[in-house]
Amino acid sequence: MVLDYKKTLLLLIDVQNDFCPGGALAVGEGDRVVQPLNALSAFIAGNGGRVAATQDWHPQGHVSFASSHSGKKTGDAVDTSLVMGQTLWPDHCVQGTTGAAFHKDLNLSPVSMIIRKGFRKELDSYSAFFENDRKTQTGLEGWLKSLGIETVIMGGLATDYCVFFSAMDCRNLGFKVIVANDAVRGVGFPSGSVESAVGAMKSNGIEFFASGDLMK
Ligand code: VGL
Ligand code: ZN
Repeated sequence: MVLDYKKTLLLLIDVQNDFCPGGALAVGEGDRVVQPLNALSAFIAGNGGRVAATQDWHPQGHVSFASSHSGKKTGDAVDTSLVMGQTLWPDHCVQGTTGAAFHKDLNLSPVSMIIRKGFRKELDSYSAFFENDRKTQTGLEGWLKSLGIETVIMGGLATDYCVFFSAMDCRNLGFKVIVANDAVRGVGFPSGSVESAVGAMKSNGIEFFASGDLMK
C-alpha cells in the first residue's frame, strides 16, 4: 500500500483486559486483535510512523455504569446531565484495575502517546477525539495536526463503539482513515450494531483493509 508512513499514525483502540475474553465487558474474540496490531505497530513505527493507544479509564461510580443508576440495567439508555441516550454498561475499565490494563501481549514499546478517556465521572467517551457530549476534545486532534499526520490506521475494540466513533470523528476532522478489518472485533449490541457501524463508516469514506495488505 502506498502510504507516506511519516505522516501516518496507527491508533490502537482500547485493547484492554475488560474487553477481552473473561473481562467485564468481553467482546467476542477480543484478544484476537493483539497479534495483527503488534505486527502493524512494528511495521508502522519501523517505517517512521507513529503509534498511539487509547485506554478506557473510568472512575468508580462512572455515569456509564448501570450500577450507578438505580433501577437500570446493562443495555438501558439514560439521559444524563451532559448526554442524551447514554448506553449503560457493566462496571468496566475502572482506573488502576487489572481490567483497565492493556492486554499483556500488546506491545506498548512503539506507543508514544496514550490517550485515556472517560475519566470524568459524569461524562463517557467512546471516541478518541471527542467525549460523548460531542464537544469536549481529548487533545488527540491537536497532537496529530502538530505532527503533520494525514492518515490514521485504526484497530482494536470495539468495532461498533469506540472504533466506530473514533473513525467517524477522525474522518470528519479531515484525516484519511483506514480500519484494519482483521484487527477489530465488535460488541454486537444491539443486534446488527456491527453491520450498521461498518456500513456507516464505509459510506463516510473510511477504508477497510486487511493488516497484511497494509504492510505490503
Ligand atoms: C467501549 C463500551 C463502553 C469500547 C468502551 O471500547 O468500545 N464500549 N466503553
Ligand atoms: Zn467504557
